[in-house]
Order: sequence, then structure tokens, then C-alpha cells
Amino acid sequence: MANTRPTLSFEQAAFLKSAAKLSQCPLDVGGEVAFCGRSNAGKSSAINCLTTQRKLARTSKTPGRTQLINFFALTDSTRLVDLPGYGYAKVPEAVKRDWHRNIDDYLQNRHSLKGLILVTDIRHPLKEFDEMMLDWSSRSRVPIHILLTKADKLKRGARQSTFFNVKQKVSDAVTLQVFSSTTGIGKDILVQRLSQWLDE
Ligand SMILES: Nc1nc2c(ncn2[C@@H]2O[C@H](COP(=O)(O)OP(=O)(O)OP(=O)(O)O)[C@@H](O)[C@H]2O)c(=O)[nH]1
Ligand SMILES: [Mg+2]
Repeated sequence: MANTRPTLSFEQAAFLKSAAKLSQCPLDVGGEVAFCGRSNAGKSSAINCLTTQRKLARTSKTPGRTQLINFFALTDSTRLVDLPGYGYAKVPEAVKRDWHRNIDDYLQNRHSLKGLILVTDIRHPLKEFDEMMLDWSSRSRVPIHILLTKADKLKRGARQSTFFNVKQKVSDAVTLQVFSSTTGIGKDILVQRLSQWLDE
């Protein structure tokens, strides 16, 4: 049949590579989507939920665990990226400076970056880091989709009111959803968003 492309299979994701800086990243071809957010927000857990692999991305109760940019291959030309968490207080200043430089470099210069998933805790969304990423995205070609994660921690009514609250505060270009890695709430919406970006 003409015009039918196989849909992406997230279950097949496999660890590809870790990089400390842009020059160590895999070849900048095809498309990738990166998960960013504050330390401990739930980036690695979201990737594991999406791929239905409990241990693909390392998760931890100790914030700041992921210090490297981790790449996971979906196909030969598409990837998911787990970015190091931002804002972990116990990380030394020099490490934070390096983080800024390397992430900034990645965001500014990574041509295959099709979109960013901004992972934020639904119980305290839109902190300083989130605002910084939204601001950056609005000035760049890279769109943002917000995951209001850990939604299992709130009742349905509170989830909905936070969703509408955040929606009002962000620009129309930003998309958002309620999500939980623990229960899988919103996984279908995330799959749709990623498929759209990576199929283009
Ligand atoms: N209840 C609940 N807990 C979650 C959820 N997602 C993540 N967590 C927990 O939050 C903690 C941090 O999760 P991670 O996925 O390691 O967070 P991260 O953003 O990758 O953290 P860093 O790598 O340190 O930046 C872990 O204890 C997870 O089990 C969720 O949807 N619901
Ligand atoms: Mg992590």
C-alpha cells in the first residue's frame, strides 16, 4: 500500500550511547526527541514507561543520577534522549557550569533534535528551570511538549485544574498533558506526540 509507513515501536528501544558533550553524541542524522527537566522530575522513568522496559534508563531516588546525555535507538535513524537533570543542589558549581555549557551546546546545535519533552512534577510545575526551557524553545525552532508527571499522586480533579492552570500560562505553541510513569496515565498521548515529531 502506498503512503503507509510503519509506526514507531518504542518497545524496541535499545541503549545506544552516553555522551558528556556534543562531540561525543551519535551522528547528527535522522531525528531524535530529548527528555529534559529538573533533577528527580521523572525523565528516566517516563522513558522506561514509554518503552515498557523497566531498566532501560537508570532511575533513582537520589536526584542527579543521570549526568550524561544518554541515547536510545528506536530505529537506525530515530532516537530518544535522556538529558541530565537540572538543579541538583549537591552537584558542585564547576559541574553545574559544565552542565549548562554542554546542554546549551546540544540544544543550540543538534540538527536532528525534533522536539523536547519537558518533564515536570504535576505537584509543583513550572519552576525556574521549566520557564528557562520554555523561553529557550520560544526563541528556537524546537517545539516543547510538557509532561505533568507523577499524576498518580493527585486526585482527578486536582490533575485537571493543574492542567488548565499550566495551559493558561504557556504559549499556544506549547502542548501539554497529564502523565504517570507508575500507572501509564497519558502514555497514548505521549506516543502520539513522539510519533508525530519523529515521523516528519
Ligand atoms: N509516583 C510516581 N513516582 C515517580 C513517577 N515517575 C518517577 N517517579 C519516581 O521519582 C524518582 C525520580 O525518578 P527518575 O525517573 O529517576 O527521575 P529523573 O528525572 O530521571 O532524575 P535525574 O536522572 O536525577 O535527573 C524515582 O524515585 C521514581 O520512582 C511517577 O509517575 N509516579
Ligand atoms: Mg534520570
